[in-house]
Amino acid sequence: MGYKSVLLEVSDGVATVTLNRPDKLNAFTTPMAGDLIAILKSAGADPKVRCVLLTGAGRAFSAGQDLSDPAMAFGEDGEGPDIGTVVDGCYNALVRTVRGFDKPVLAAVGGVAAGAGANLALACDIVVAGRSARFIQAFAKIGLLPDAGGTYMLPRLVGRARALGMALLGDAVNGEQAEAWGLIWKCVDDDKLLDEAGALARSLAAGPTLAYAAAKRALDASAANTLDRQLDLERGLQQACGKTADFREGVAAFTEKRPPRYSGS
Ligand code: T3D
Repeated sequence: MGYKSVLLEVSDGVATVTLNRPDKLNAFTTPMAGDLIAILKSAGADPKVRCVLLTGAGRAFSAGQDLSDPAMAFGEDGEGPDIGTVVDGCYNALVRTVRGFDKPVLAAVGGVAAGAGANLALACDIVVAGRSARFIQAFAKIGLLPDAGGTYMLPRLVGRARALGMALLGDAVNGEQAEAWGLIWKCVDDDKLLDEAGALARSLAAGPTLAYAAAKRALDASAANTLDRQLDLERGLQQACGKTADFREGVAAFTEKRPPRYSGS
């Protein structure tokens, strides 16, 4: 199936997914969000894909919800749109897809990541940003609160003080500041962004995929778990990892002093 507003290219085990409405800073319409969800689901089910790299075409990652989308229109009687339906169908579905993804998901953020665009990036497992990146919780500027998981992710990433500063003021946080705050993994020169993110993605695509899935699951569960429950969860997941071909290969490669060749099984 062909998609216009989201591009997909698969090579070396990496599905590169590019938000592609550069003239609108890759702002999301409802069909575009649907396309992205469909592409992510098919990448999730494709055994050739072992890592997803999400990025944006042009000078932005994404400016969030397209404010001119018909779904955002006020009725003739002046009644506001049913934003809950858009949030549910687009952003909640997207964030659930990304956070429930078994394979690593990287975001390469060049330029603006605003509103739901910022929070979609921050939902990814590893975020690499160019120096010109700007993470903007634009919601307050239009009378909304952060959605797309922002109120969940932000305090966990940067603490309440910075989360609230970002949410209430809507100021841009640039790539270097984002790295210094722990909002993202790494800030790199703009002209190296895709090379560096691509190299990371290829390395993850050649890694022990099932162990990555287990690590993601355990880390995501930790916020709601007691230490005891977390230790039990780790034991169960580690027990399963111990039975994988990749564990066997990892130990064999270590013993034979050679690089491992993980199959992702
Ligand atoms: O359903 C729901 O709505 C609830 C869910 C909400 C989730 C959200 O994401 S709410 C937040 C929505 N996003 C915003 O409020 C950001 C709006 N955009 C901006 O504030 C600015 O565009 C930026 C700070 C992101 C970038 O500024 P700048 O000066 O670099 O670029 P620009 O000139 O403003 O934008 C370039 C073009 O993109 C321009 O189009 P034009 O005039 O050249 O035809 C602009 O209108 C368009 N654009 C940018 N953001 C959006 C957009 N068009 C539609 N929707 C946008 N969000």
